[in-house]
Amino acid sequence: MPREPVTAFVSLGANLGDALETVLAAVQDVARLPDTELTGCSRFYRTAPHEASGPDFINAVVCLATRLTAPHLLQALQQLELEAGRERPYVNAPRTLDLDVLLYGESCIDSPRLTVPHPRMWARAFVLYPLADLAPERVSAEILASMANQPVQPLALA
Ligand code: PH2
Ligand code: MG
Ligand code: MG
Repeated sequence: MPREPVTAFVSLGANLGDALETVLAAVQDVARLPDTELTGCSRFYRTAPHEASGPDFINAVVCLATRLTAPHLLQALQQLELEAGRERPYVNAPRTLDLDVLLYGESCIDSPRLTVPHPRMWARAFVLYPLADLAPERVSAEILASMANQPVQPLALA
């Protein structure tokens, strides 16, 4: 277990069932993970499926201070996906809940189960817009502008 908490960013996405309800509940569930504190949550976005099929997604990003190792964080997130009814019939299939580790401190991880930074995050508006809400210094205005062809719409939640 890391001695000091590590700052990790995790993306949340859903496009099956009541996606908004699922993502809202998932934020609470992630906040309750052991040895982990939720330190930030982005706006929620309605986003068109990107290289995927099915209904629009709800997407968000959370920031954590966690003492879980990266593999343990991944395992805990995958357990929450399972509890939300996640099935994996094919790549990028519609899903009740997807929780991805985007960044884990400054770590670069390339293992069979986990690649960090997330290998496709810099090409995905549905990740970068919410990440920019939390950590604008990590996402340049230029890269956001280059994603104008990927529609994302922030939700006004009461
Ligand atoms: N996730 C994917 C593939 N495509 N598109 C949107 N809009 N949102 C997602 O969360 C998403 C996607 C693979 O994880
Ligand atoms: Mg994903
Ligand atoms: Mg995933």
